[in-house]
Amino acid sequence: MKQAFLSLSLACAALAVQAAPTLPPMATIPAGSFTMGSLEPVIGDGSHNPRETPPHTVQVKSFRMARFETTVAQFREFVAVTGYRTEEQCWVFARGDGIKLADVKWDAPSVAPGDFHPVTCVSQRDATAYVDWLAQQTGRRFRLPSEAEWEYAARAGTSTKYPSGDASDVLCAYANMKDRRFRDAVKRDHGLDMPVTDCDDGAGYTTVVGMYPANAFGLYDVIGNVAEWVADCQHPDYAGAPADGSAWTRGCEGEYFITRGGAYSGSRLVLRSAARGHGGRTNASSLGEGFRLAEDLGDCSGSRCTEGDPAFAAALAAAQGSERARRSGQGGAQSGAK
Ligand SMILES: [Ca+2]
Repeated sequence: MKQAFLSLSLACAALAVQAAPTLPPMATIPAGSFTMGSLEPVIGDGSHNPRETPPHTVQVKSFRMARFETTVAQFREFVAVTGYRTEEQCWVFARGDGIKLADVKWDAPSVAPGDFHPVTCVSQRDATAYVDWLAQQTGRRFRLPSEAEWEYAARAGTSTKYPSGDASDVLCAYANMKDRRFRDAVKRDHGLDMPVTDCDDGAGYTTVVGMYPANAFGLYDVIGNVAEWVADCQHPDYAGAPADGSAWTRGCEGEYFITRGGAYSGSRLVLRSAARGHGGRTNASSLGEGFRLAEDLGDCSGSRCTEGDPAFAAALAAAQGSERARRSGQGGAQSGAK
């Protein structure tokens, strides 16, 4: 009897371990101030949006930001445990119309081709539900970043157009963007003919997170791959925006929320550090929006708060290795999300 009880206890302990949500590696972002918004002149080619003005100084407290965009596998843990119902439909590329709302969810193979691709086809509501669950499960203060925190962390001390500098002709070395791979993929799969930046980043749709160099704060894919939901809702411009790094959630324009960083389908213009995207609160899109965790420092300390689960790092390294091998073995041909 005692033996059976012990076995049951061990089994329950194992289940408890299995049920613990994955903790990803987090970068500690130092406190500081920066100029948020665009300093570029309006030159009429769409590279400067009035919504990115006026440039203003923001003081940001130290916080943590996930080094990687939230992955399909991380989001799957949440849905499996809670039974959470995500949006039932998602915007996808479509032959003829360009895009359409379809019965596609976040876990469809076409938009979730691998565990370590960023989750997409998730709305701001879905993203918020995930971070709230993770915070509740772990006792840590996980949340979505504010828009100011996002731009501060993405710039990582730079005031250039992109985190990598001002040059757009080298962006393919730093981001999964709307490049020749994307053009070929949407032509092949959807019959669409889209203008792209004439470079090759190795990926047609979303790709495994962390395939390109990190910015100076150790964050990967801050531009490209998927655009990232933040906590802020939409306003016409930055007039009246908080100057303390907090999220701006009052006086919203409708039910719209902000995305940042541009996606695999984003032109070089929307990959700029100042560029702002948006979507309805329940709008899910594979075109595509995902998200990245932020966290208040709180009383969490030690390497576990920054390094995350060793199993996550090991499995991600393996996925990245497979992706590198696939790219080199197939001349970089991409079989990612559609
Ligand atoms: Ca690409």
